Amino acid sequence: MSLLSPAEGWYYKKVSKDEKMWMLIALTLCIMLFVWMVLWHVYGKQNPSSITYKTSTVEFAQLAEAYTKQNMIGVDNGIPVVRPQPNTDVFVMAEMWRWSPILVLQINQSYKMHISSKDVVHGLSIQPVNMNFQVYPTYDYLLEFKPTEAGEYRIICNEFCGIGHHTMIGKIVVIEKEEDLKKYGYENFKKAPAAIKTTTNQPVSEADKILLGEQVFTLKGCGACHKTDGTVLIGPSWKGLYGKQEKVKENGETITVKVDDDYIKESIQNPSKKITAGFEKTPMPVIPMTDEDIDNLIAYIKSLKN
Ligand code: HEC
Ligand SMILES: [Cu+2]
Repeated sequence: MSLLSPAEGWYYKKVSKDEKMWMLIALTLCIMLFVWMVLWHVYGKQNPSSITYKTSTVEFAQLAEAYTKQNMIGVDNGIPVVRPQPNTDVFVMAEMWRWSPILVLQINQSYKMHISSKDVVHGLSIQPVNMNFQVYPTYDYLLEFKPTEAGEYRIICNEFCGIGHHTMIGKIVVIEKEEDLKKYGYENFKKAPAAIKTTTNQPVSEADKILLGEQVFTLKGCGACHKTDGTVLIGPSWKGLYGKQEKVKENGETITVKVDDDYIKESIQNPSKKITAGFEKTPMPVIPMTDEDIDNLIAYIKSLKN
């Protein structure tokens, strides 16, 4: 009846009792939730701290690496293992494609975990408790928490970050007593190879160089792409690499080179110059390293004979 105007005040009708009741219920719920939200912030036991610090990818990587080097007690599957003191700052770095280090924590103790990314955005998802945080490069996110249940927790990356994304699985181990370390094969973990030197100016023995080289491998995350047991991951395996005739592509041409100190050095400092045949798809990233690191790495690679 659009031609006729509706009667004046047609819309005005007393609200029925039922309707009033529903509105009241809804309003009460809204207010309750709102109050709850505020109270939860105060009384919730493990709220995210929402504290962030500005950092840079390089700065955080250096910080995390130095922290890991100083505190590591061993290596699990190529990833350093750290057992932090309660109430101290702990640094965990996400990078393509690993979480480093693995943490061994004591139940019912508090920790201050700093997390950041060395490269792209990753997602820190702690399973099976289902805590999720985004990990941004250049942001140092502080997560203060107290594990209340012993066991093994996995850190899964829940932000697609490239070809190795699915292999990006980290670990947090929460123990109640020393014996629990056995479950994870960590019972003999104590001293870091960092303790070997480097306080004196004495020349480092070849054996120590190998250990230090292995440490560089672990700390710099080469293991995310290179295995040392012959398996091919994203990059070639290092087993029997030294002295091998390697087919590489240089300027589009395939040539054969002998793997020696110079080739390894170049592969690290300028990875895109000679690309190992069969590995053209994923470029190797440039990872800043000192000459000493490279030296030790070469000793380590040399030790990985067939
Ligand atoms: C993101 C994956 C990735 C990481 C991390 C990585 N590499 Fe690589 N690496 C590759 C790929 C892919 C190749 C083969 C393509 C090429 O030569 O650039 C390669 C090749 C190499 C080679 C030449 C091997 C050969 O058989 O010719 C050396 C040496 C090497 N990497 C050293 C290192 C060192 C040392 C580190 C750690 C500081 C490291 N890589 C970290 C992916 C990676
Ligand atoms: Cu990812």
